[in-house]
Amino acid sequence: MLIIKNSKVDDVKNSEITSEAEYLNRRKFLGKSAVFAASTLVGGSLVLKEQVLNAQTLSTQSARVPAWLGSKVAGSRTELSAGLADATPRNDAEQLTPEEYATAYNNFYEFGTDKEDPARLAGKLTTDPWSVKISGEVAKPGEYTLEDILKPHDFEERIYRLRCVEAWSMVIPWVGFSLEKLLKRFGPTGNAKYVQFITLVRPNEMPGQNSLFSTIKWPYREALRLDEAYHPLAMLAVGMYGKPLPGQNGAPLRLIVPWKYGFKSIKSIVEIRFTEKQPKTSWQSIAAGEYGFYANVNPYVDHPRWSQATERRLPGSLFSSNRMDTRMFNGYGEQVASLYSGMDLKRYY
Ligand SMILES: Nc1nc2c(c(=O)[nH]1)N[C@H]1C(S)=C(S)[C@@H](COP(=O)(O)O)O[C@H]1N2
Ligand SMILES: [Mo]
Repeated sequence: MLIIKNSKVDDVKNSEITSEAEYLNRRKFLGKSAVFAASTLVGGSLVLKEQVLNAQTLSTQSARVPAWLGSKVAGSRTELSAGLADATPRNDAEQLTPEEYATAYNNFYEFGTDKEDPARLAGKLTTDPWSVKISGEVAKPGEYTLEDILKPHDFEERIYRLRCVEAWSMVIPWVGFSLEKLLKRFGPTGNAKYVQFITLVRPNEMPGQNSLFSTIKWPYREALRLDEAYHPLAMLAVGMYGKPLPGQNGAPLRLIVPWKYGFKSIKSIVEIRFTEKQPKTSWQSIAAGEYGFYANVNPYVDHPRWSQATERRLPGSLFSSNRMDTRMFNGYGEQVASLYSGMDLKRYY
């Protein structure tokens, strides 16, 4: 059950109304003048819908993944790969986000623009059978079954912060494996400089893709520079909290890039394409001035419409919004800063 609390926005920084979903709903706003008018009264009478989830009454729907995958996820090593231990949040302020929250408060616009839409609707998603097309600048292109993709890899649990560009964050124990190891299996050619990821299009199971109001051009697309993709922190996740990923979190296979804003961590991947030129991402197509290709978490470069200096670590309570300072590269600077040396991160946001 969701308890919806409506509170007045007293502070633009505190607002999730200036969010990614606003773009997807823009035509809806324009069509409903009352809502549109309200959304422009920043700092005044704007109403922020905040969800307080009741952990006891929520149930997690695991996606219907094959049994072999379920047991492989359950048997994953909890030990971290060498060099990853420092990336794990271990202090008291950084406890794991309760599973019931991380699986109920989601951005997955294929299922709708409200935070609770994915958990409500993603149970419909058929994830078995599943296949992933490998294409572009690569020696071994082809259509691979999920089993082909996953079989050679040992799974491990990695606890990462997830920082959404909307200025909320969580701490989630993912189960998965190194992205680099997967990509190298297919033999990227010397021309491959970028890797693009593409989400499933299946409007009969993903109602958000049917929405007349949607401004997103499906499929959802993301991409990384190949050296970013080869960084040991970048992973493909197949599970969380020791179980297969629920549909709302991107079953059966998603990307996790913990030093970048959450929108880079694309869900339910059906194609991985190696390219010479930098691919355009979905969010660049929607608003290039607000969402860049790099999207590294950066408290010193504000979003044009709100500050990125702080974040709300979810779940907050009725007594505290749990606001904390945002860290450069989401706290993973020691590991990843060298990828960007010499780059002007204000320009390459
Ligand atoms: N295909 C797809 N992937 C997506 C999204 C989406 O709408 N569609 N939303 C992104 C955004 S904005 C965030 S913050 C994270 C949220 O991941 P979570 O729901 O597992 O916390 O997923 C990202 N991956
Ligand atoms: Mo996000």
